[in-house]
This record gives sequence, C-alpha cells and structure tokens, in this order.
Amino acid sequence: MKVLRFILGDQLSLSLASLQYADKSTDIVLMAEVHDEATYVLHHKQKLAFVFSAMRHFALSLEQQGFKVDYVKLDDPLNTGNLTEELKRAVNKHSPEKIIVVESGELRTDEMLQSWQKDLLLPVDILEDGRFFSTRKEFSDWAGTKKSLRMEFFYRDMRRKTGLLMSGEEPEGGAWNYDVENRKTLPADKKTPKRTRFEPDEVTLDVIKMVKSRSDNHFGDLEPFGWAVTRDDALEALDHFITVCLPEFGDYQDAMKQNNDFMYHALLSPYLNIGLLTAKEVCERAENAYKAGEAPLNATEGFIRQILGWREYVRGLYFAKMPAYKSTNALDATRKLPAFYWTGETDMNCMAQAIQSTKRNAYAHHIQRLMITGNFALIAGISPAEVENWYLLVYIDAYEWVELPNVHGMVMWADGGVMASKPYAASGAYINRMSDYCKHCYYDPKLKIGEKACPFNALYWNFLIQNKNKLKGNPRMAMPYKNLSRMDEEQQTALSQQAQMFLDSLA
Ligand code: FAD
Ligand code: DLZ
Ligand code: SF4
Repeated sequence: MKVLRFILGDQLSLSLASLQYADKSTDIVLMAEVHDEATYVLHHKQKLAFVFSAMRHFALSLEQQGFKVDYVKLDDPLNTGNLTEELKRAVNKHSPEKIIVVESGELRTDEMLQSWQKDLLLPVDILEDGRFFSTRKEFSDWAGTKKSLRMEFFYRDMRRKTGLLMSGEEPEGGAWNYDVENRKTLPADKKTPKRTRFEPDEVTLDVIKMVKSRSDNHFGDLEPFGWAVTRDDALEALDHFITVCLPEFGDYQDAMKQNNDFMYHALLSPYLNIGLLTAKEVCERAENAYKAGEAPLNATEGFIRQILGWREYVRGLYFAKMPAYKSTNALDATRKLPAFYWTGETDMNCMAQAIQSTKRNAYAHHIQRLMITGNFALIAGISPAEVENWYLLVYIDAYEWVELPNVHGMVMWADGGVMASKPYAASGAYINRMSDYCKHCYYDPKLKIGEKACPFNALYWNFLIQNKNKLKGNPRMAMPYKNLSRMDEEQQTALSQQAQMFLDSLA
C-alpha cells in the first residue's frame, strides 16, 4: 500500500511514529514550507530561518536514509501557501492509498488534521506523538475534575513512571525537589561559559536569503544566526550544556546579569520543540552526568524537573483545557501592550535587557520571561491576549502548546489559579536581589515614589490594591496583603497615583 507520510515543521525526529514501518520503495514523505504557518503570527525572523533550515536539513537526512521525499519550498511558484492545499496537491501528484501523520502540537493545526480525516476521500491515520513522556489522555486522566493542577504532584508521578532520578520507590537523595539550593546570585567576578554558536552552511544561507526577502514586517534580528539546524549540531549543543553548564545550572538558575543573555541555561528548547532532540535523551544525558559524578543532584534534579515536569505538564494542561482556557481573564486586565516591548527602548534597564536579548537572539532565559517581561505585564494589568501574542511571536521556541500555559496561567494568572497557586507578582526588590540590573538603571529600586522611583515598586503595590477583592482570600497572598495593610490610606493612594502616572506615560 502506497502511503503519504506528512511531516510538519516541528516533527523533525527520525523516531517519529509516522516514519516507522515505511516501505521506502513506494511511500512518499511530504514536507511543505507554507505561507500560512510562517505568518499565523509574525514570528521572529530567526525562528523562520531556524524552522525552514532545519526542515530542509531533515529532508536531506531522510533522503540519505532512503526515503522518497516530496519537499515544497516556500518560494516554489506552485506552492499554495497552506498545509491542507499542499496535502491535496501531493495526493493528486502521488495517488497514495493512505495518509499518515502525527498529531499536531497546536489545537489550530490539530483541528486541521482532523478536518483531513473528514474531508479527504482516503484514510488518514493520526498517530500519537510518542516524543513526550506522557500522552494527552494520561494527563487528562490525572487532571480529572481537579480545580487546581499543581505541577509538583504530576512531576512526582512522572519520576515514578520513568524511573528518572529514582532510587527504588524513593526519589534520589531523599527529596523530590532541591530548589532551596537553587537561588544563588551570581558573584560579580564569576565568568559564565561561552556558548556554542553554529556557522550557517549553504542551506541555512539560502534560507536566510529567502527569509530576508519576505519578512520585513516580522520581529527581531535575522543575523547573526548561530542556532543548530541539524541533529548532529543539536547533539553538540546538548553535549556542551551537559559537560560545561549543567554543573552550575541549579545554583544560578534564577540569577540574571547585565549583558549576559544565556547564563547557565540549556538553550535546548528550540531543538526539543522541533524534534532535533528528544526529551528522553536529554533527561537521560543529565541523569548519567549525575551518576558519573559530573553534575550535582540539585542541578540535575532542577534541570530534569523543567523537562519531565514543566514541559510535560504544560502540554497536558494545554490539551486538557483548551479551547476554553485561552478565553479566561481572571484579573480583568485590559491595558494595551506598551510599544517598548517591540523596541526594547525604555529606561527600565531590566526590561531593556530582556527585550534586547529577545530581539537579538529570539531568546530570553526563563527568569527574564517570568520575572521581568512577564511580571511587568502582570502588575501593569496588560491584556492577556496581547501578552500571549507577544510571547508566541518573539521566541524561537514558541509553540502555542508550551507558550500559552506559561503566559496565560503562570505569568498572567488569567486562569484564576488553575496552574499557579498565586500570581508571580514582584517589586523591584526581587529584581535587585537576583540581578545586577538595577546598578545600571536610571531608576532606583529602593524608591517607591518620585521621578527616580523604580516603576516595579508602585506597580506592585497598585496591583495588590486593584486586585484586593480577587486575591485577598488566597492563603499564599496573606503576607503581601499583611504588608499592604501596614501602609495607611495616604501611602496607598500615593502609590496608586505614582503607578497611574507611570501607566499614563506609557500610553
Ligand atoms: P532551561 O532554563 O535551561 O530549561 C531546560 C528545558 O526545560 C528547556 O529547554 C525547556 O524545554 C524546559 N522548560 C523549562 N521551563 C519550562 C516551562 N516553564 N515550560 C515548559 N518547558 C520548560 N518554553 C518554550 O519552549 N516555548 C515557549 O514558547 C515558552 N514560553 C514561555 C513564556 C513564559 C512567559 C515563560 C515564563 C516561560 C516560557 N517557556 C517557554 C519556558 C522556558 O522559559 C523556556 O523553555 C526556556 O527559557 C528555554 O530555554 P532553555 O532551553 O535555555 O531552558
Ligand atoms: C513554525 C512553523 C513554520 C514557521 N513554518 C512551517 C511550515 O512552513 N511548514 C510546517 O509544516 N510547519 C511549520 N511550522 C511548524 C508548525 O507551525 C507546527 O507544526 C504547528 O505550529 C504545530 O505545532
Ligand atoms: Fe528594573 Fe527597577 Fe531595577 Fe531599574 S531599578 S532595573 S526598573 S527593577
């Protein structure tokens, strides 16, 4: 039976279910660069170059493995610009008896796959994505009718299921989580490792040329481009992280430093999310480094938790709760996204640092996404939909299944606590403790009122005042509200006015 095997741009794994048991003498693998996927949000230019170059390299490696590949380039004059139409074109061209595809990462495209099952006149098999540790059904069974879904409990079940960092029935070292050891600030004289960059080859240079000619209205710098686009190079990036960065990943996981875009972070999410690396091999590499005495337990557990815990959890949550999940706005936040999110031009040095890294690299590390740009959006009361659009657009690793829960649930608390037990709101004091940004800033993190007062301070207190009715009953907000109650009405009014003045200046 001749089968057409459709591989989407984030399914670049030889272990993919739809590539197994193929008859290479008859079957066709279809891959298509399409306008619709390149523009459903105006992705960062580096993301476009990354996805298209990785797709082209993957097609070449499939051909080397003996597969027949029908690869449609974006600038092919016959390209219809749409995955469904490209599939129909390929069906007419190759006359397959069946189509096989793996379930898609976003609801938007997953619904497209389901429409093929209904509308095409031949069988379409949609296979489970085996590259995750848990299936969508396993997560929704775990979630059941629970009102709040804490990652920590899901993560423990995943440790038990996979045996990762387990000592029999018990967690390695006796505790499930070593985060208390992972809150160090980076000493001023400490040098962080130089990161591996990959020189663009001919294929990538061609793609960069194509992207350059079509993406004027997209965000970010296209060059210099240094991401890995092949499995071999992604494996080299993994090797570099495990041997050089992992040992100190835990200690400085929450730290931020002026002009330091990467710290000890893995820079592996782009490769994991399009399939150049699998979650299983990455976690196993980390565990092996720990077992060999090359990485301490706090770092290894912290790193594995991000992938085995958070990454699996957000995917499960996304499919269990969508589409209703996206439309909630528990804090009724409606402000427009300030223009400086697109330019990085602001006197707030922490914001400028995070946004400029985002423009330069299509990347900002987790604590910048959560506690700088995310925290600001939360306490400034920006509309969740506007913030979600920004995060989906600006990062090289952004796909809705992973972006949306992180933004809607973790950062904006728009789901009213399904994901996070309390909003991650913080004042300038937190940023000052975890970074050296404030030393280079126009504003003073110690001041609450006045021209030089750090905007995060008044916004933080104003956030508590504005959302008092909604948050005061939350036991985890007891301390912030106790601190607020120590201020008299005059002080509270002054803070609200200071925040309002700042917010007005943004408009
Ligand atoms: P490290 O910090 O070194 O972590 C290692 C790996 O753990 C990552 O590669 C990633 O696969 C996984 N991971 C860590 N934290 C999370 C998390 N919260 N959710 C899911 N996986 C996690 N991650 C994306 O892959 N795509 C996104 O679009 C995305 N948007 C985010 C938006 C916000 C507001 C926040 C707070 C987080 C977001 N994250 C997203 C999660 C996390 O910030 C990135 O995965 C991480 O910064 C990627 O860089 P790294 O590989 O250096 O990660
Ligand atoms: C992200 C992306 C982009 C930019 N372009 C394509 C493309 O041209 N063809 C394709 O098959 N996939 C692309 N992708 C990845 C898809 O958008 C991805 O499969 C869905 O977002 C589901 O996760
Ligand atoms: Fe950011 Fe405030 Fe520190 Fe400036 S003073 S870097 S705005 S936290």
